[in-house]
Amino acid sequence: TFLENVLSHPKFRGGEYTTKFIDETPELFHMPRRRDRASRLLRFIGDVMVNGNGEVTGRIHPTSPHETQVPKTNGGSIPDGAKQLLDQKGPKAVAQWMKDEKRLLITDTTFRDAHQSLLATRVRTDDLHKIAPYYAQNLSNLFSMECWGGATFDVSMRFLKECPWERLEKLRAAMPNLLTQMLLRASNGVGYTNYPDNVVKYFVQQSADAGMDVFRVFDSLNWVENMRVAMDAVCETGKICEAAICYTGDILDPNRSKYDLKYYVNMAKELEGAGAHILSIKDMAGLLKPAAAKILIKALKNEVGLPIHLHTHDTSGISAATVLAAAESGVDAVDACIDSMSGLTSQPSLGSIAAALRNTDRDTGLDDGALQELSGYWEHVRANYIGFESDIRSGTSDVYHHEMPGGQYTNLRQQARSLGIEERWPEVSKAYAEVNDMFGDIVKVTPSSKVVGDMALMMVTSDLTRADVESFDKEIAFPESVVSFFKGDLGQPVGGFPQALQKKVLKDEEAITARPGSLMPAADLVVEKAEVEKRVERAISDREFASYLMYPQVFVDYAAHQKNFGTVSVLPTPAFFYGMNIGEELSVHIAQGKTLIIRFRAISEPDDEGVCTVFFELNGQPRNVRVTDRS
Ligand code: 3PY
Ligand code: ZN
Repeated sequence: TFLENVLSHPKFRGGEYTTKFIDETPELFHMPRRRDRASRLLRFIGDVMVNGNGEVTGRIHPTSPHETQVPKTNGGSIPDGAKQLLDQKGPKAVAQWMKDEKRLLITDTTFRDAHQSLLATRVRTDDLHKIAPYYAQNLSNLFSMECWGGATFDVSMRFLKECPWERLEKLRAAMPNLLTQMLLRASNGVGYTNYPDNVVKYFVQQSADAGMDVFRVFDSLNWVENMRVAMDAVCETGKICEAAICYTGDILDPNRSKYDLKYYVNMAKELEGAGAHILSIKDMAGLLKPAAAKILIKALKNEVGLPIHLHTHDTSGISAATVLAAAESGVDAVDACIDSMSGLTSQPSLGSIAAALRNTDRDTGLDDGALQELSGYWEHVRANYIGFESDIRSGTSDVYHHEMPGGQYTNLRQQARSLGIEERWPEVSKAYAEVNDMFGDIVKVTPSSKVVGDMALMMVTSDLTRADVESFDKEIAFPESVVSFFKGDLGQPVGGFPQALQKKVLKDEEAITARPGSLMPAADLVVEKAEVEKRVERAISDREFASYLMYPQVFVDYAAHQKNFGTVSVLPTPAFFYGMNIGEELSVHIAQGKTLIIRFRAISEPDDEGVCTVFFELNGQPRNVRVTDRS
C-alpha cells in the first residue's frame, strides 16, 4: 500500500525527508501487483516442475525423494545446558567449567562442517530446523552445536536461496539450552578476502545479536595480527571467543621443522595473550596423527591455561584414533558429527566416539538412544542430497601428501570435473602439494587453500611444470587469487614469501607487509546501506545489510529471487529440488499459526508462446500458475 511504501522508504526511515517528500518521491506511488506469499511459493514450485531446479540439473536425483520423519521427543521441559551458564555467568565461567569437567565435551558439527565437507554445504535450513528441538531435548549435555559460518553463509544465499540469518534465528529459538557455534575467518569474515575492520566488527555484532554464542576465529595464514580485530569484537559482545591454531605439517617429522611443537605452543600463548577464552586446534585437513595429538595436547595443557577444543577431519580414515589419543591427553572438547554424516572428508563419528569412551573416565555422558535416532534421521536427510555426494569411497593416506582441507577436497574435485579434467585428479592433487612447496609451505585453509587450489588447477589445465612456474624465462598469467596472495592481501605467511617467485608474480608491483585491514578505509555504513536499499528497492534489516557487506552481488541476486518467489526456505527439500508428484500434498508452515496446504494436480503442455499452466490446489481451492518453459 501507499502507507507501506512511505514507511519503508529509506529516506523516510533515515529521517531525511521534507514536507515535499511525497511530491519529490514518485516511487511511493508504485504499488507493485501484490503477490502474496502463497502465490510466490506456487510460482517457485511451478517453475521447478516445468524447468527443474538449476541447482540439481545434471546431478544424480534420488530414486524416491521423500520428506524426512523427525523422531519423537519425550516432551517435557527442555533441560538447561551450557547456554544457560554462558547467559548467567559469562564466557570465563564457561571456560572454567570446561576445564573442571571430567567428561570429554562434544561439539556436534553435523549442521555445518559435516555437510560442508560431504555435500558441498547444500543442507537446507528446513532439514536443520526440524531436528533442532530433538537435540535440545535429548542432547542437552553437548558442549555446542556448530551450525553457522564457514561456507554456509555464502552457499545459503547463492545456491539455496535462503537467508543465513533466518537460519540462525530459527536454530537459536529451537535450541534455547545449547551453545551455538560458528566458524569465522577472522578478517575474512565469512568471505574470501579481507574486509575493512568496521565491517568485521559489524558482522560480529550482528551475529552475536542474532544468537551466536561461540565464535571459532582463525586466520588462513595463522597470522595472529590478523585475528585481533575479530577476537576483540567477539569479546566485546560478551560471547565466547575460541581462537584457533590451524594445524599443518607434522610435528613428528623432523624434516618439517617449520611447524614444530614450539611453533604451536608459541602461537597458543599469543592467542591466550590476545584474550581468547578457549583455544582450538583446527586440523582442517586431518593431518594430526594420533601420536602427534598426544604430544601436542599435553604440551598445550602444560603451557597455556585455556581449555582446549580439537577439530579434525577423517580424510585419512584414522581421525577417531587422534580424538581418542587427545582425550587421553586431557583435551577438554572435541568435534564430531552424527554417524551417518561422518567419516571421509567430514568429522569422525560421534556415536562411535561416545561408545568408545562409555564407562571410562572420559565418558561423554551422551544418550546412546538419541544418537542412534539422530543417525537414522540424517541418513534419510542425506539421501535427498545424493547429487552433491563426492565419489570418494574410502579413507586415504594421500591426504598426508596433498594436505587439502576436508571442506576443499570435494569442492576442488567438483571444479576439476567442471573443467573436464576429473580423470587427471591425481595430477591435481600432486600439483597442489607442489604449489604448497613453491609458495613456501603455507597454512592451507579458506581462503589460502583456494589460492593453492587455483594455481594447481591452472598448472594441470595448462600443462605447466614447477620449473615453468618458477623460471624467469617463461611468462605466466597467474590466477588473480595468486597475485593477490603474493601482494600480501591475505596477510603475511609464516616465514614470509619466497622472494624470487613473489617477484615473478608481482613484476614491478609492490607488496604490502602491513595488516591489510590497517590500510583499508572504513566502510561508510550509512551510504552503503542507502545504496543497497536503492538496488533492491526496499528497506533492509541490519542483518541483511551484513549479508550485503560480505557478498554484495550474491545478496542482491538473492533479494531478487525472494521478491519473485518468496521465502523458499520453508519448502521441504524434495519439493525444493525436485518438485512434486501428481496428487501429492504438502503442508508448508509459513509463519506462526499459518500453514499452507498445497496439492499438485497437473501440468499442461506449453502453449504457442511456450508457457505451461501448472494446476495446484491451495487450501482446497484451485490455483494455477503460468510458467515459461525455458528448455
Ligand atoms: C571454512 O573456512 O569454511 C572451513 O571450513 C575451513 O576449514
Ligand atoms: Zn573443518
